[in-house]
Amino acid sequence: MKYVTCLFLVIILVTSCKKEASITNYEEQDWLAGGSQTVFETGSGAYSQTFPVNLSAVALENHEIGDALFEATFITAPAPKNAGLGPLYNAVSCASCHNKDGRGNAPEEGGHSVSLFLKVSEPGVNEHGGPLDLPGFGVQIQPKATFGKLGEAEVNVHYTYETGAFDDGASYELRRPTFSIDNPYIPLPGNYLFSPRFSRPVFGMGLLEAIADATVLMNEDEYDVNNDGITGKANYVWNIYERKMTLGRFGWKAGVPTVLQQVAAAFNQDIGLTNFIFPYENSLNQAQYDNLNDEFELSDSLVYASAMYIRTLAVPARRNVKDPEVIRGKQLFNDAACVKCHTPKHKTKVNMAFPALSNQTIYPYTDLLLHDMGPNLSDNRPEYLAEGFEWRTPPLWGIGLSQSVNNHSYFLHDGRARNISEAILWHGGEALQSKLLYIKMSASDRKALLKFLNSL
Ligand code: HEC
Ligand code: HEC
Ligand SMILES: [Ca+2]
Ligand SMILES: [Ca+2]
Ligand SMILES: [Ca+2]
Repeated sequence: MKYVTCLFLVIILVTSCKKEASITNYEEQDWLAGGSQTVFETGSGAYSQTFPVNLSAVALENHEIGDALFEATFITAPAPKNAGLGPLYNAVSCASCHNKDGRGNAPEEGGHSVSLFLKVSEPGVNEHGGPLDLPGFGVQIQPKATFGKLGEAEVNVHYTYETGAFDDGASYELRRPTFSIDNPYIPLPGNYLFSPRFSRPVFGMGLLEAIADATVLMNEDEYDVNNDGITGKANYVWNIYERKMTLGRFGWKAGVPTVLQQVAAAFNQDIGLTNFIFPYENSLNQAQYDNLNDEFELSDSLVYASAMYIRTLAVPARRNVKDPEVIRGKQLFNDAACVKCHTPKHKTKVNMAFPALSNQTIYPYTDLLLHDMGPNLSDNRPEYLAEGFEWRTPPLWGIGLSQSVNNHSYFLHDGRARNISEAILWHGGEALQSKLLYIKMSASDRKALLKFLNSL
């Protein structure tokens, strides 16, 4: 471990000395995607590595506690350990949806998958401008329930298939999902909105959280003042811990402000554990509520440990960066304006209290902002300032390791894309121009672009 760290520092020193003078754009060191928190594992553990440098003993210990908790299977109370599951839940562990800290499985035709859930709401907004709970169903459909209670409903998907063609004549096929909420335990209210959400990798979140608000807002261009067809809009969401509206960064619509809130919400909504951020069972006001005014099912220290775990999962390094085809693909990624939303490079703010996250140059390929992605991707369900057709640019770092970690390459907010190419072909709205440029590319250019994306 010590040796690896030293070797790593030497590599950094050597590359930075050599390149300092010639850095003109983001290209020079972008293989170190997570700055000094980059790791070189390329197998199934690529998303599961701990920060390699600068973690204090306390942080490391919390990381390990959080790691165990991420894998733990929760069970019905009372139990000596890992109790508090449900009464309503989606899954029994974090890892059931974030397989090896990555994605879960997308649902197949006619079926469902634990790692995709529906957020639900009633039209209108709550006192913070966020979605309104759907009476009888809350904020999310939990299909599962503990013994003696009814799950809320089943969520199933059907796909229709459509074909299209690249300009060179090669054809492609896309699958368009339609979700249905089947067998609800009570009739669904007449007017409801829902948004399908597929799980995502959870590494690198601490670094994304460490980008200063001002840095994110620099890329904002809500009214497209520079007239390039790309806006970029920040979401502002209710920060429960700070009790004020703050910048949203996490989730498919940037509806969550911090790692801490994301983790606490996952415990509460996805697994059914009360905690200091979400003190009530997700079944409050419903028939499934257990009417127990018990203590928090997850202690404060375990919530913090989980957040520390997520914050300190390292980022995998890029591969094949010197391959000429990859270098050509990177140019095509620029030329097709992908970089306007998938912003390659960011710098995290200086943070004396947490040196492991401080002042890092990272390559997440996201601006963390919302963009109009057109009607085909719209869920027609607003989340704070995000309209139905607006989505947060997802980070692309590590995307080429999807196959090694999760044995699939299903992407987008509902997992409809079966590979990277299909993900691009679904781009619309502000990203329509990028998609059209992709369709215009020759087969060899498309191959180079995909090879670049697979090197991330
Ligand atoms: C039932 C499946 C499921 C379970 C269980 C689950 N997650 Fe998630 N997770 C998701 C989905 C779906 C999203 C995207 C949510 C959204 O768009 O709001 C997500 C998002 C996240 C994110 C933000 C990712 C990003 O790119 O912004 C983090 C971090 C995370 N989950 C951590 C956890 C932790 C920690 C646990 C366990 C306490 C957990 N999750 C349990 C499905 C799940
Ligand atoms: C206008 C902003 C914008 C532009 C331009 C853009 N993207 Fe995206 N990209 C997004 C958003 C937003 C999503 C998420 C959409 C969704 O899930 O519904 C996304 C999703 C993706 C995904 C899937 C990621 C995942 O984890 O599921 C890939 C791959 C991708 N984009 C590649 C590209 C490439 C390649 C280009 C250029 C040809 C491009 N994008 C141009 C905003 C953009
Ligand atoms: Ca519970
Ligand atoms: Ca619910
Ligand atoms: Ca613009």
